[in-house]
Amino acid sequence: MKLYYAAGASSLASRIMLHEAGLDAAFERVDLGTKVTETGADFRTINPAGCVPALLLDDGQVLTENLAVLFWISGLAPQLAPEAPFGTIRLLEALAVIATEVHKPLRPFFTPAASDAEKARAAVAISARLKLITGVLAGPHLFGSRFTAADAYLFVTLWWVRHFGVAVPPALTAFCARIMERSHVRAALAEEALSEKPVGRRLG
Ligand SMILES: N[C@@H](CCC(=O)N[C@@H](CS)C(=O)NCC(=O)O)C(=O)O
Repeated sequence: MKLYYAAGASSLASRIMLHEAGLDAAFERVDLGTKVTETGADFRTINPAGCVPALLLDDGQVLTENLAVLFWISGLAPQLAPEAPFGTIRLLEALAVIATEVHKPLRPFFTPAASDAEKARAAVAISARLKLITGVLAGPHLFGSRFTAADAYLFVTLWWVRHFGVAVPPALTAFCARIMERSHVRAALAEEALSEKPVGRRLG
């Protein structure tokens, strides 16, 4: 399989999960501005929406959307899924919250034309949601002792949240520090030439 990615974009969560799951994958970089990949392919022929992540499966199918890609990788690695009962649906629930209540609301911060008022409104909404997430942290990870796709996705979105100076509850700052200690996370960051500080390019 092959993951289409942009450095520091949300596709980083899928890269982390592929490594955590021990799956073999190729990685092809996408220029999100021109929509051309590093091999010269027109990325819109792979994902017409022009967004990463896109995961090309070995049978030629392409999966898009963070939620779907992360959920699919989780299905290949039961050791990275929350335990029953209700583990699968709770994982979907968490991924949906991160996609719609943290990732998507960050959009004004990635939009040069967005006003300060739009950014301030987004910051308030995101911080409020992060407080709620803090309330369901079940230990070192969102689901307790097991690292899951929800942790990978939350880590990446918190990376941007911190970069943009949006308030992060101390419990989630500590969460990020714990996730940063994982060898596969560090490897994924290194592969995208990311240091500990989040990037400031247009990504989200
Ligand atoms: N709904 C999509 C959004 C993904 C997304 O926002 N991707 C960004 C990078 S983090 C992107 O590719 N932006 C380029 C663009 O929208 O043109 C998903 O959840 O996968």
